[in-house]
Amino acid sequence: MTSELTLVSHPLCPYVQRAAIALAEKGVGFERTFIDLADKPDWFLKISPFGKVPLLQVGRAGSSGVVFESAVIVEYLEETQPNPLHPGEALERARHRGWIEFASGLLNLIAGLYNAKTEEDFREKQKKLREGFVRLEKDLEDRGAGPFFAGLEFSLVDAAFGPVYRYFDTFEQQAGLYMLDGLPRLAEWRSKLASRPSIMNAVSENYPELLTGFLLKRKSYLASLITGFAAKP
Ligand SMILES: N[C@@H](CCC(=O)N[C@@H](CS)C(=O)NCC(=O)O)C(=O)O
Repeated sequence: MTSELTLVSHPLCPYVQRAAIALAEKGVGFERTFIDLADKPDWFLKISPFGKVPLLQVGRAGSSGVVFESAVIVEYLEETQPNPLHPGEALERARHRGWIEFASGLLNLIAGLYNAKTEEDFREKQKKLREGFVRLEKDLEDRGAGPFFAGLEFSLVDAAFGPVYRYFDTFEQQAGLYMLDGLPRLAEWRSKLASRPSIMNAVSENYPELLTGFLLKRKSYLASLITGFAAKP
């Protein structure tokens, strides 16, 4: 390790992206090692308690080791690195953590959506996702929030939602699946995040193609929408 911090990554993992975004926003130098989750290397299995990415390898004099779980990685970065991304006030910080947890729930529903084999299951996941986004829109509206979740300052909530919204770019472009329409606050926030360098650079340029290939391999209901959409003139 030449850098003090190495983020063990997979090119499509939304949880990895959270950590990469937080590191970039803090202006902290780090290295990235990509692994194949379908063929996990031995060195990774030795250091990862659950065989999951992200992992943050810390090689600091007097304090070295491995941090796992994205939420814990970003909290560790908050404690050890400059440029805080959490609010200073405890109650506000707790509220932010609540919405980050909510973003994780949305990621689970997204995985349920792209793995659903039947249309019925797919529609159920789609309904739950939509309900989640409608709830989020209400929160943004009630607080008059913008352009970021907490106003002018970028926070860890933004880092958690950037990877959530990124899925919908591909769902819209490749499957004609528009699930976030009619939510104006959310649309503004989503577009602000899409142009944020830390969020753009958290994935490679060929991410949309990689994600599309990944989705097609699931042979799920969503995959059928992608092939159907591609076949349309
Ligand atoms: N709760 C974990 C979730 C991490 C996770 O699910 N990572 C996936 C990739 S996105 C993984 O490594 N899966 C490999 C496996 O389960 O074998 C976090 O926030 O870090």
